[in-house]
Amino acid sequence: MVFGGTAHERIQFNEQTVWTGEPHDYAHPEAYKHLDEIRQLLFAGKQKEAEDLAMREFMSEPIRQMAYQAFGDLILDFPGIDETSVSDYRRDLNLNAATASVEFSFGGVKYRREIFADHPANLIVIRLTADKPGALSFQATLKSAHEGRQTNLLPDGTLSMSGGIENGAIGYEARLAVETDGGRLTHGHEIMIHGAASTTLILTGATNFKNYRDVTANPRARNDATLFAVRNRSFDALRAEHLADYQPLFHRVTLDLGTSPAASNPTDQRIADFAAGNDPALVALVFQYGRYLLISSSRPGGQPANLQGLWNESNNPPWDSKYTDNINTEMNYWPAEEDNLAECQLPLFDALKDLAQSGAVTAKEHYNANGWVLHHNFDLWRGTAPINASNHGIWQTGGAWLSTHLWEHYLFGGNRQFLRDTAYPLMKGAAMFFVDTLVKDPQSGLLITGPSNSPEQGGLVMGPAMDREIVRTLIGETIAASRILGVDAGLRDRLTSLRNQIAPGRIGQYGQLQEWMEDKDDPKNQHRHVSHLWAVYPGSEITPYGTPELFKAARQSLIFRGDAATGWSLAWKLNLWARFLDGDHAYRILRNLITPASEKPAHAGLFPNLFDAHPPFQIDGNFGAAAGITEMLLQSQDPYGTETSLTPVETGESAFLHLLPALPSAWPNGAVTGLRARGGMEVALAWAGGKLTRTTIQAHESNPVTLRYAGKEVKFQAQAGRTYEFGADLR
Ligand code: FUC
Repeated sequence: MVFGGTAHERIQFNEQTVWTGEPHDYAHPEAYKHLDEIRQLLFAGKQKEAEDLAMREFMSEPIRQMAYQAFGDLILDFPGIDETSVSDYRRDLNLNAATASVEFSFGGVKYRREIFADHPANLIVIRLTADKPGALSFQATLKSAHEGRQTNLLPDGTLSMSGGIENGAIGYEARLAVETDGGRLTHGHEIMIHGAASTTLILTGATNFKNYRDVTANPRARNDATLFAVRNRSFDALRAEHLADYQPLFHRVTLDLGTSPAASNPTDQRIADFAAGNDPALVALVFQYGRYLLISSSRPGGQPANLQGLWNESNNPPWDSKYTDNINTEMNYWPAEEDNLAECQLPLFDALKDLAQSGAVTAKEHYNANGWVLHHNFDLWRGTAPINASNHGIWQTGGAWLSTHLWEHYLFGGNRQFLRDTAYPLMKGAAMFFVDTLVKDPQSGLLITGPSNSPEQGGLVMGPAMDREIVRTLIGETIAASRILGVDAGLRDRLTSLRNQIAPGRIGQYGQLQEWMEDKDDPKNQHRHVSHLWAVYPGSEITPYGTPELFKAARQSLIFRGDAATGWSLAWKLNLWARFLDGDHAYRILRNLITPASEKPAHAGLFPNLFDAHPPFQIDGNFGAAAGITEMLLQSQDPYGTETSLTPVETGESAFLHLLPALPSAWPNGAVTGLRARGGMEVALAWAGGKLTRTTIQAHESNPVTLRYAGKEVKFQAQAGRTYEFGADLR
């Protein structure tokens, strides 16, 4: 994070594995001995007693998980610059080049800094220039975010800052190398540059983390190798490498919603003016910013993006900046497939492989069950047991929900090897847990989950709607995967019969979709979580034409919840209104989202750098917004789908493209390219005067395709490798 000071610059840096704690299994041994009693208390209406018993006997050990930590700061001090006399100041983040820059004039000299993170080289690169020879003088220091560190100048001239996390086993080293065109002087704890024309700083960092069970790597050796690999490489070469890595990902999708004079204003002003003025380009910017953040925080081989992506500057961050998976972690990955950044999901899938191991221990100890389970949070050490408090920590479907991402990755990309080797074993393990743990609801005789909760309200219950929707979806997808792979035929029958007995969605007294088994929703409840609407988005078993009654009820529930919310909750509502095919309502939510963060006590809105608020900020809202903008323009779930069985669209054997399903009147003209759709299609759209004018479909798979636009449907058979063009009215 580049703070952009003139006489004093702070560049705060992180590494994904700087966390408190150490390898640890969090399961509560033999908690399962109390499982039946907790369930019976809940069935008997004794919620408080059930929660108390669960709090004593059923919770994670320890009860909290560990926290993501800041790493340190690179501090640059410019003693010759008087910040009160600086002019022509400009700071920007260029999304096209993933490069931040700061420039200003002082004393007749123009100063400029360019900063980017070179992913292939594992470096942060900072280039400082002055437009008069010899005008650049400054001091560079590394400041740790932790106690007990050492800063030393190494014999090779690099600055090393090493230490360990106070509460845990992570050891780290950050390293700064300097190349300067002009005078240089070094001390033991900082590097001084005198009278240079330009300087390049190279910053890298590493920890001893190898995997969630092993912290025996040597950070110093890792940094030596990183720096050795770039020795003698120029700034221009590093910059070229960075662009060659970033731009092919970023350029896959373009979005043009029109422009206006407002687009040349500073970003903070554009946010403030958004509700009043006409600035459709700001929506496109928010969309691309989400993609930029995902590319920048979740690459193959690394950790998944956490609550703050990796942009956390605190050692005591809100909710520990860990992985909250009762909405937040999933939302981080909502844009990945449709916005053409599928490989950015791979770190999540690597984490799922770990979680299936630690979650198998939790499944055994807490439920005496096979398969694996993840409750509502995980951390670097892959904790899967219920944390914090029994009234919301016991929620069984984190692993099940995340496993649906594996299936979606297959649906979009059609990679059978991935389905066989990675997705199916994890999905099957997540499903097997429910084979052993679903219980009969005494009232209806139908199958439900429990103990669990509807995140994060209503306390500990049996069979919340969200759980039933997720489990039904997961089991359906597991059945489909086993059929496509031609394996586990016997299990498939068993899963099918189980799936058919899961309690279906229920419509309550206010015409709402019930959040719980009982008809106890409060129409005045405006809670940020809209968990029971999972089946509309991100799930798809409630659809306009397949389940019209449930669709109407779900819409009624969303109306009751209202249009105001916290950052990520607004993003969820945005996606939901797009799925309800109401572009103007979706746009209203977007207007609530694109508003200055400081004016929102509800912790919504955007900061001047576009980070989505949720004090201080939570990255899920940024990702959810990008996904929601996409859902307004293109949807590819089957709008005829139902709860009962999966259609060919839902098993990837056919594609259904709903074009401009929720186009708001605010965007009469526009164009988008590079969006991905389930069934292996890549889609470009153009529209004018609110009407679709051109559709281009690049088929990556041979599938029957249905195009739907403005109530009309056109069908054709796509051949992999071919491109199909349609004009106005899909002609
Ligand atoms: C869930 C949400 C909170 C917050 C936290 C990280 O618990 O209910 O609002 O986003 O995750």
